[in-house]
Amino acid sequence: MPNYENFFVFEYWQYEVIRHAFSFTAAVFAAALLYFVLTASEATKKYRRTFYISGVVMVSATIELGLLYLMWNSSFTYDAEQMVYTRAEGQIFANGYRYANWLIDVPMLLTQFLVVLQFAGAEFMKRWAKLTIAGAAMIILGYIGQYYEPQVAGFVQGSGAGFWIWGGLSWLVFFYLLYVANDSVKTGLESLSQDAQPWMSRAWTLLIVTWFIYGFVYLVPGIPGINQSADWVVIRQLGYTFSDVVSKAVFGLMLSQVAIIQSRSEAGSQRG
Ligand code: RET
Repeated sequence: MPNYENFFVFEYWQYEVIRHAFSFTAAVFAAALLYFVLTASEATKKYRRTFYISGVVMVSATIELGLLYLMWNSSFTYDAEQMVYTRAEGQIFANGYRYANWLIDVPMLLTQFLVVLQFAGAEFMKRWAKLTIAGAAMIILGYIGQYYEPQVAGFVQGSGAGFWIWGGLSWLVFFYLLYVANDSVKTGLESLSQDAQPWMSRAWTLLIVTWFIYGFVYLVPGIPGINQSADWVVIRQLGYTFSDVVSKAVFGLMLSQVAIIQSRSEAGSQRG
């Protein structure tokens, strides 16, 4: 079933805010891509991979948000008489691109996380396998669950149980992922220099906050009382926007900061 966004009539401002959120996010990622490319040389070779991974994340996210922008534009038409946006006949807006993008970016971000935490060899592979498999499973389960949005929101007949079952499984896997990531932070943090540690801790806090937001915005169509309101579609899309910018670009900036500080302190200790 189509995402629940398709079942609303949007006031002019609601539609525009969402449209602008998409173009803003795509622009942020394109700009951040340039920044990561230009600043990669500030870190030593050992840490440069984090900039390259951020670059890959930025490219995939710029494409994703660009596609969402185009799809949002074509899925609704302006009714000048009523001054509202209604769905264009035969057109559908889908959040599916987000999930497809996460399937690339979540493993990338988790890899980046382990690289900066200085894991290598067998220890890296062990943690990487757990995090990547959990990350991919979390997204695929959520992807299946979101097809039940119209039922759970009460826009079409049928059981919305799938929304809760697949979404619930995804939440469980998410908690497992956080457990493994938390253990990796605890172990890896000690190997970083005193100056780099606070940046790593900030990156970890940002990850927790923004990843939880993704989980919460998934739930919006299932919450009675708010799930029939177009305002909540705006809030949901702004929630995605905030989490996208922070979890990809700002998170990447924090890790590049760790990489630069760490490069300098290692160069210093070699000299001394
Ligand atoms: C889903 C389904 C419902 C339960 C949970 C979810 C979590 C999604 C997350 C997505 C993170 C995406 C990132 C993208 C960056 O590019 C799948 C919505 C917990 C955590 C970090």
